[in-house]
Amino acid sequence: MVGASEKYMSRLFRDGKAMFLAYDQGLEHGPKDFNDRNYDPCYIIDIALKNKFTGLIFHKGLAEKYHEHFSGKIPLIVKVNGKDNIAKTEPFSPVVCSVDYAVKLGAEAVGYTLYVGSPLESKAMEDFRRVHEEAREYGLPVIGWMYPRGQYVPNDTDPTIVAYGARVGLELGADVLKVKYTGNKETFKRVVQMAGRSKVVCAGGLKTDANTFMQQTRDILDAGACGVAVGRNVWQSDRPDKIARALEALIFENAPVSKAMEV
Ligand code: FBP
Repeated sequence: MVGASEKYMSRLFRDGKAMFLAYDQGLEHGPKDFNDRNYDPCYIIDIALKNKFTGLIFHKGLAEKYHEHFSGKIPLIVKVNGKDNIAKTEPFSPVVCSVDYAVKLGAEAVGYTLYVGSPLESKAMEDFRRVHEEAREYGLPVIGWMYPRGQYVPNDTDPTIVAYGARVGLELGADVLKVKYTGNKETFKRVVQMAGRSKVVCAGGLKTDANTFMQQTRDILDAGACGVAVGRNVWQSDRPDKIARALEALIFENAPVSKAMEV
């Protein structure tokens, strides 16, 4: 099959917009991200189900052990590569789940982090090629975490480098590109432009105050992104449902920030 199937794409996007809840941080960052509530995947699943998220991002271990709690209710996105944050080596994220196994787990899309510009990039590109072509056998959408990183990338949110990362994702066949925020709407427009027909979603980043996060989201949407793939700014909040409802208003109702914060 050439390209992702419409069946899966239409599950991941509502009216062409996406609101993904990312919960791969347990592997990527470790316990430092968690408090007494959000360490529990069931807490995250509950947030996803109560609100209008269009996909839930898990590594395979959580997918295996918790999928029964949301199966059929919200699309599962399996992150097929990952690494912990302990060894400070050159950026490279090995494949930890095959596409075949992700499909067995019920994945409706797969995610892969590509550290663009890393000295180990050629190895990653080969892994990405395999993941991409295996996903195509099932028509599964491929979401690329396009994260420039490593000794040749002094600033991973520099607009030029984020735009380059997005272009790499388009060139390599990712259907959706998850990128970091460049700091303003104007530079983010260039990122969306470089993404061509790949769709752009923005990561949330470190938890910040709700207004700042909503303004960031308004900006990326106005710049042409189709939504967010957010983690900490939702589930580290004391009021995750309020944050989720505000995101829904911005993403699906095109609300201004002031209105979104009232809902
Ligand atoms: P956040 O919204 O919490 O930033 O999550 C987005 C994300 O891409 C996660 O999917 C991933 O675990 C994490 O950020 C990776 O962050 P980094 O590699 O920049 O520390």
